[in-house]
Amino acid sequence: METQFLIPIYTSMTQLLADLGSTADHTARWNQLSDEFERRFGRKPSHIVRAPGRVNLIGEHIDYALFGVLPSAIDRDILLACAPRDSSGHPYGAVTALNLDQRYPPLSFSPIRNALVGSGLSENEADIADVGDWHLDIDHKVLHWESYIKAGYYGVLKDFFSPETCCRYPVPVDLLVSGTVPAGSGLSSSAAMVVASTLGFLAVNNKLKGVTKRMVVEMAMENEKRVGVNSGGMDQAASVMSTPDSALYVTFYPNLAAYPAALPQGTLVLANSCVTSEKAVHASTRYNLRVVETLAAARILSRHLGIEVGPRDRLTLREVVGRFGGEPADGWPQDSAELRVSLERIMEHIGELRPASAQVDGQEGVTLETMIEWSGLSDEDFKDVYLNWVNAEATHFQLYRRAKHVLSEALRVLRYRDICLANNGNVSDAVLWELGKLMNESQTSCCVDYDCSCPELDELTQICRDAGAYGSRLTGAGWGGFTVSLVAEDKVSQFIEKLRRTYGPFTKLNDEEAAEVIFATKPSTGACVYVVN
Ligand code: NG1
Ligand code: MG
Repeated sequence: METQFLIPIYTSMTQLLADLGSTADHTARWNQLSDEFERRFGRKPSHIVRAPGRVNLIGEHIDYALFGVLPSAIDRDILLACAPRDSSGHPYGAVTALNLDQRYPPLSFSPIRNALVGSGLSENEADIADVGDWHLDIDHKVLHWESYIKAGYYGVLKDFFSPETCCRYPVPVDLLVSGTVPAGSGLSSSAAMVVASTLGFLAVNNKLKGVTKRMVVEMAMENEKRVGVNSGGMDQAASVMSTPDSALYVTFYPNLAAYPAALPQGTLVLANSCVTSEKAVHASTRYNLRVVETLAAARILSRHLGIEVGPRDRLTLREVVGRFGGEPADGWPQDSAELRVSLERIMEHIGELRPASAQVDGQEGVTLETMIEWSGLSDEDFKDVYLNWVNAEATHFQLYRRAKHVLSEALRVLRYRDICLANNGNVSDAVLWELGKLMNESQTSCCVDYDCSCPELDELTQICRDAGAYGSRLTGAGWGGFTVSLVAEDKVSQFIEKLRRTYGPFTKLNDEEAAEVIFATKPSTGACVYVVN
């Protein structure tokens, strides 16, 4: 196994900090976390795990349709210090978790084996009965930090402490978290937390040997779904697999793969719209509904194109494009033109997802009844395959506009990536304007066709363009949160000053507050583990 595919494990802090590829000095923060851990738990941590947040340059809401995306890790991250606790007198795997940020209350919980829930059996009796999976209560309604810690832990318990594995008894753990990724704002603090939790629980249980980046991404993807959002894998891949100075072209079909693409010398500036997107609260009418609409569009489009799909198959738009273009089972090579050609051809057919009445009265959505009829499936099959596994609600489903966004965004990603690859970071101003244009087009598509922007994001991205950005767009799920702008290196401070004067919510902030909502960022490296000596 090549070491570059394994989770990096460091024993030298100097080496670790050098590899971060960050201009900021992180030493003080790592040391402070270690000291604070010792102060609170009376001993040094055994490990400190780092998992970064991410910015998505382009490719929004297409990862769950299995199209490639172009995110990169940022130098803001979650640090998680942890150590096993003496197991005498504690239940297996009991957790005490503290956060340096006082908004996140202390936690303590123990996982229990599924068969013990409500059974009255003791751990010992359960051992004899050789019971299976683990149980951790995860609240889907509110996204507490607790949910993310538990989601990461659950995956470790499931994969490493099942009756089939040699080891059945996770150690009790103390952990302390410190984060600099703004929460709930499209920079994936959630994925960073799940990745950090997954790695922390693996580390204290001595399970890191041979663990690959891909394994952690796949575990974190599955784990984050437990929190109730049916997300794709972009955030987890970016947090684990990124390399400094590059965007990461992440593909999900036919398998998860990631390829660095050198970024041009422009600077990425992140600015928060200051609108909080309540992701869990709105999941059924926003994120999860988009997942259903794009899957239903894929089914109907394939029927129209004469592509055979089994009644129980939930084909994604990426797979439809592949089958339409005659893709081999092991996928097209990542640099071939075939995906682009097939995407362009299939775009000519998406009008089929629009009701005839749309030409007359502008109503582009279809009712559930129409959608089922168009799918050619029985009522029961359709509901089973597309609706019963996810919480999504709508009176009209926007198949045409959602498919239009997804397919055109997938093409924009390919163009953006090709420009990065062709120039290997070295580009003229004209090329930066070209990249900016793709970002602007992505913003328009998110706003007009995907309905995942909001008036504040539209306003802020326009202000960013007026302040000199080559391009500007929302990043992450949208409906609030951060924007990303591509700005000439020598214009960054002037750009930030202009934003502070122009965007309403920024005007009253002092310097320290402003630095939390507008900042330049550098593509950083993915997650790693430090073994404390
Ligand atoms: P956010 O909400 O920014 O973490 C979400 C999804 C991604 C992707 C983007 C939209 C999660 C964990 N992540 O990101 O997979 O679909 O929206 O491109 O839900
Ligand atoms: Mg998130």
